Amino acid sequence: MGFPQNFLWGGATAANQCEGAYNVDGRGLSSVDTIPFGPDRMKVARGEMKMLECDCDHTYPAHEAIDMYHRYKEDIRLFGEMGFKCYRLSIAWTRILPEGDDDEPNEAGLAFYEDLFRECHKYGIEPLVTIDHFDTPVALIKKYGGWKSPKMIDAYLKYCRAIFTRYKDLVKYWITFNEINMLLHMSYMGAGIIFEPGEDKIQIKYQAAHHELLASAQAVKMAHEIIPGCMVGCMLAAGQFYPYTCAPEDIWDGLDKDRDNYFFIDVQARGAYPVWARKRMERAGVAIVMTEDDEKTLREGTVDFVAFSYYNSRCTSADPDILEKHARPGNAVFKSVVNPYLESSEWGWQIDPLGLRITMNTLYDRYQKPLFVVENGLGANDTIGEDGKIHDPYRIDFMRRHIKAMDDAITLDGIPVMGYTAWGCIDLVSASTGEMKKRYGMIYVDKDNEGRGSLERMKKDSFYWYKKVIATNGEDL
Ligand code: BGP
Repeated sequence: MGFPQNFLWGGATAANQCEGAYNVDGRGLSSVDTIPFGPDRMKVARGEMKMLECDCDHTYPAHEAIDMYHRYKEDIRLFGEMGFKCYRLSIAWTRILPEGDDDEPNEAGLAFYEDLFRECHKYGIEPLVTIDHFDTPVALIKKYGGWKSPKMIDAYLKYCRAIFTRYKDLVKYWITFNEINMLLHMSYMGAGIIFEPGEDKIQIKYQAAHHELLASAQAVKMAHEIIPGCMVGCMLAAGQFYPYTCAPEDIWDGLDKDRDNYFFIDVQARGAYPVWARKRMERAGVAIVMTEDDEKTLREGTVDFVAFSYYNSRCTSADPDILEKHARPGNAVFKSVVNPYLESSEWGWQIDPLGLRITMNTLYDRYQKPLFVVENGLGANDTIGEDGKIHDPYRIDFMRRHIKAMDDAITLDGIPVMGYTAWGCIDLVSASTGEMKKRYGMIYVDKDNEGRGSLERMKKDSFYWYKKVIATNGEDL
């Protein structure tokens, strides 16, 4: 059996992590442009430190990134050479609507992506577009406080209308929000939210989540109306929580944390708030402003497929001593403990290919919708060898084992999967650290953490390996 004939093999990027040219051709400033490199990065990303202008003492990785804005033809040619059937990218909202809700879209921005999509089709590559990948217009953050406000919904829908109308003949696959559950963990990066002292963070996060869920549901409906036959998905930062021990308290803790994650997808895939979430909010004193119309909107805007990123599983315990003693090192977004059965990457991300199969089974059992693995990969510090080439057997090993696990989920468990787009198929800026040296690519980009380098592109060993995998539709791993 193996992979279906029309399986969408490819790679994935996000505008702010690769395009650069942040103030070119009328583009407005976006939240991610104001998240600096260095020790303040996480504080700003979480919304605990305000930074709405670019201050000259900081460097901002998104400003130049890998300058794909000017080099996309070369990059897409390389994707074509690898045999990509699909390229997942995001549109920068502020290239289309520089102020976030302008009445007239910016023609230069629209033309840029039109050209890029045409370039993809030249090589038989189907674009998969993330509408909002960590990308809130700064003008709307100033005006409304980001997704704290329901006014964001109309702005987002104005942006959706502009891109659906312009690209209706070029783009068939869409995702409404990247890793929507990140709103709870990196509120500024995910939703343009900055917390003022004394504000009730939980209340604000869930109200903002409600606004994004409404926006997503209406976008699904609008896309179906404007682009008949298109498919629109939600997107989750996935990874099953394992209990640290078989103590029932640990099992419950894992289930509870998993549910927190699935909250968004439960609504987007099933069209209503799950009862446990209502109860939990009630207990936490969260009261969401919601109308009967809202419930109808959510019901009518369910997604066609469930997309997700998978980097690792997570491990948790109800015992505070274990949580502290075995805490995962680094600035982990999800509070978790080190799983003693797994090895770790240089950045402390644990490697668990079987966890992908486990996560896929849980997602399919829960939603019964086709899945799409839209991010997976290994961040590693690649170096150029004495022969002038980049040998990355560790990346090949990581991908091989994960693709095998996905194959098992398809072949042995019967799960329908639309495709696999490897994260950061070309080296780009890391979202969590802002580094260049945390590389995921099969194409190397000559640039270091200090911003030095020619930006020249080079093929790594994994480039040739992935090309063979695609050519044999996953038979030859
Ligand atoms: C996901 C994001 C991506 C990407 C990836 C890898 O959370 O959707 O934007 O960056 O993680 O994370 P990092 O770049 O922090 O290694």
